Amino acid sequence: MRTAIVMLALALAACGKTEPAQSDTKAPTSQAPATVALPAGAAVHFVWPQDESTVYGDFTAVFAVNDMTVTPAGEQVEDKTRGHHHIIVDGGPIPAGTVVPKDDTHIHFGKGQGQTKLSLAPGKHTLTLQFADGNHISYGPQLATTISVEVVANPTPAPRVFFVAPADGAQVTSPVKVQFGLEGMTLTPAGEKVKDKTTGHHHVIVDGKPIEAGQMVPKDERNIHFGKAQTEAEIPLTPGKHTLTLQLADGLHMAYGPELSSTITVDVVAGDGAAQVAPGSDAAPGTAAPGTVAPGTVAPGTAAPEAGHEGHQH
Ligand SMILES: [Cu+2]
Repeated sequence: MRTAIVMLALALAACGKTEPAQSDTKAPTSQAPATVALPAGAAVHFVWPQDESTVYGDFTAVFAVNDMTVTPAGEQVEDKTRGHHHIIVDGGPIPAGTVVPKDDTHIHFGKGQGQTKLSLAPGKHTLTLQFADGNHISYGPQLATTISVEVVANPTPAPRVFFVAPADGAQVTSPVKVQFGLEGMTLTPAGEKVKDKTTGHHHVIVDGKPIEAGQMVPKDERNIHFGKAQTEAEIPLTPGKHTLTLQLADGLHMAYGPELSSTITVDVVAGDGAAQVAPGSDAAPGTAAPGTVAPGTVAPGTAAPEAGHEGHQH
């Protein structure tokens, strides 16, 4: 029995060796349909990572097309201004008019996706983005692009970002002292090692959401960059509940997505130093923050429902 299996394997291996020559001779180049006229600006590109980036084995690739419409496979197949993306790992573009194969190294995004998670073995790899129509027929090299990436082994445990302080749900005073934690990635100032996707810097998003992978982190009073690779900061916040989202982004400020973010809620109370002041006592000079309401009106931990009129809740 075992011998039979070995013989079969050998026979298959022998077949496999002769196959490329055969398939070359019967390649359907002669019956390729007339070349589709594509819009002049039609092009595909990887948004993230960029050519010659370094990435961990598990990474997210983000891609896009210009002057064509992304449509799920099987829909509007005759419309040659539409199609969907494919990624070919360690292979080149698919000739125009040829169906894109479907296997481990030819990945179809037939739902119209613009990003994917990839898992690659360490070493150098190429990624070719290939656009094809609703029947998976390639638009050829004009709608393809190839980048190379250097894949390094995944760290253990997996990368993560987190707030060292404050704790989720903490009652805090403004300016809120925050400390950032990072594991499995290297903290690097913005603008440095921009193609090394194992590095990055922190951002805090106030009352917002994590930023999708490959998107630029906005820069304004609610999207604070720590481009000097800071690990802590003081953030002024108005009284009430706020969310703080810590978001890691690469040296180009392009986010690593929700997976490398962490969100906490803090409850900002007025009256710095109130903890040191007995409720009802006079304000101790120097302990109260300038301009705040008299300490003692909202003792820590005893916030009465009526405190809502100060804007705590709604
Ligand atoms: Cu940034």
